[in-house]
Amino acid sequence: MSATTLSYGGNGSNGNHLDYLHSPKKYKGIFNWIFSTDHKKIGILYLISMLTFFAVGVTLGFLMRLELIAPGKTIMDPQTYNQIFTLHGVIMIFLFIIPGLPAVFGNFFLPIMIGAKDVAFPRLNLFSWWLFVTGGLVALISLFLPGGPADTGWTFYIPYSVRTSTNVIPALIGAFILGFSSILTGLNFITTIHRLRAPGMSWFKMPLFAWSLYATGWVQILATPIVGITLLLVAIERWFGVGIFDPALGGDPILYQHLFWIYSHPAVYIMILPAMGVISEIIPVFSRRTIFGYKFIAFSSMAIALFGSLVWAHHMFTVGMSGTAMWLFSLLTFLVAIPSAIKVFNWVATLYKGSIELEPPMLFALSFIFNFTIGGFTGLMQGALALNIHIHDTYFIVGHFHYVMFGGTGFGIFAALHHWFPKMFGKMYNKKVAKISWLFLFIGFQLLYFPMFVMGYLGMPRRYYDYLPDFHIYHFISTIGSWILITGLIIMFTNLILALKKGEKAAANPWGGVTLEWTIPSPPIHENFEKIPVVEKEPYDYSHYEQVIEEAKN
Ligand code: HEM
Ligand SMILES: [Cu+2]
Repeated sequence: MSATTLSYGGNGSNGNHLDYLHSPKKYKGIFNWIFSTDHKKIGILYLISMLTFFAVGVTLGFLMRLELIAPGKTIMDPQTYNQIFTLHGVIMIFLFIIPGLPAVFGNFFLPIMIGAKDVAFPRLNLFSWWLFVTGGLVALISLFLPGGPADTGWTFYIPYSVRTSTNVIPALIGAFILGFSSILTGLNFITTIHRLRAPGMSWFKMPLFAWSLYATGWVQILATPIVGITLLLVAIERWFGVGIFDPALGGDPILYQHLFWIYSHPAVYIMILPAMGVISEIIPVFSRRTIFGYKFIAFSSMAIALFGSLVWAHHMFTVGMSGTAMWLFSLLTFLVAIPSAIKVFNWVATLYKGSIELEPPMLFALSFIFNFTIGGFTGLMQGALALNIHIHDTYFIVGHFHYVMFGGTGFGIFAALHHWFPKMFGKMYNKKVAKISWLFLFIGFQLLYFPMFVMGYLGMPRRYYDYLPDFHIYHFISTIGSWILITGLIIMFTNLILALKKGEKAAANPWGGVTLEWTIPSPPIHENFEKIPVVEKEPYDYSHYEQVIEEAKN
């Protein structure tokens, strides 16, 4: 019995080692951070940079919503509007939602949760962060170049993206560099999981967050190179006019769409799988129950990664594919719903008869389930061929993907932030304020995005600057929703930032979790463990629940 290494109580430190924020440093000041190869510091570097990009993205979204509060011109001209929504999409997708969970929380917690000292390639890890920042800055440079940012939409569809005089190339190159960052992170995580699990940590003792990162890693490695090359080809097309995609030169624009979506559909699983992993961590902790159907949840991550890679052309039902191709892609799309539904069923079954505590992480996790269910069902609606023709390129689509990406992954990121904040920084935030911010976020979110399903169904096209008076009421509600949502964001981040300075000292195990990260001090020491733990228990074993809770209190 390795009871010595598996303690869940106190703040966990025996005082021999300094925590990672204070351990001896090679460099001083900011260099201590940007040259650090400690996975925890890199996770925090990602957190800071990702949230900075997120703030820019939110501001752009806020401006768009303001423009759309009434028909006709409100605050900007149509060209600016097109550029703003492109930049908004590029930032939110490539700089916030895709890297969000793996790069921030995966980096910080994957090694800890599997009982390792760091990731397999710490320097590559730091390099990935450098690529991330460089890619982001390259994409943002277009703001300051004559011609302004791209106005193509985040999908860069051909032929418009070779014709427009805006700065498409920086955005493409930025996305290309970001792709490398994503691939290297995936590679690092897969290797870490294969090679660095602590003794006793068999595959089926691995926490579900680790499983989700494993599945994500494979998608990152296999799908990302395709979009990298595709975007590079568009740049080459713009520079040299080779005629790969441009129909005027004998190229095939539909080929572009296939290549783009072969990555970008699986990319939605890069976004959602880690969030599902986070939810699988939080639900058992706040239900005080072992997770229902552990293996089903683990395998469904792999199944989603696999099937999810086969459904890309459901974004192209209206381009004129053969009937056979269409029904096949529709069928496959429906198949992905099965492993997704398995997860939702298992979470709900875990909640059932659990002793539920509505702490802030749990509130975010439950709203993830709510939003993701709506997002998933509307996805199925779009997967149905006949319905797709009606709602294609309308606000229905905008509603759908915001429900999954923001309502799902975004809330997953907020859930993770509240769940692991005390562990990462050793401070506790004000829980009451956190709950108030959650309420604003949840209500604001529904008001902002739900009307989009209705107006889309009624025929409001997406990516339009102006609209008929019939749609005014929906846009109006949506814009009000955006204000409530942003208020929630401001309260939430203010609360967390204040906690860094003024928060109470956090215990090692403030929530009563039973995975490995709760056995070490808050914040963790430099190499995570004084002695590499020997793992004997299942990751969500609450059979010794009384003991865990008792210890967590001390
Ligand atoms: C897992 C998280 C998901 C994310 C992040 C996501 C994201 C997106 C995004 C960004 C778009 C719009 C793409 C564009 O700009 O043109 C989209 C469209 C679509 N999604 Fe999802 N999605 C998810 C899940 C699903 C699911 C589970 C299904 C079906 C089972 C689905 C079916 C579709 C379809 C068919 C479209 C195309 C609609 C059209 O343009 O006609 N999605 N999704
Ligand atoms: Cu898709």
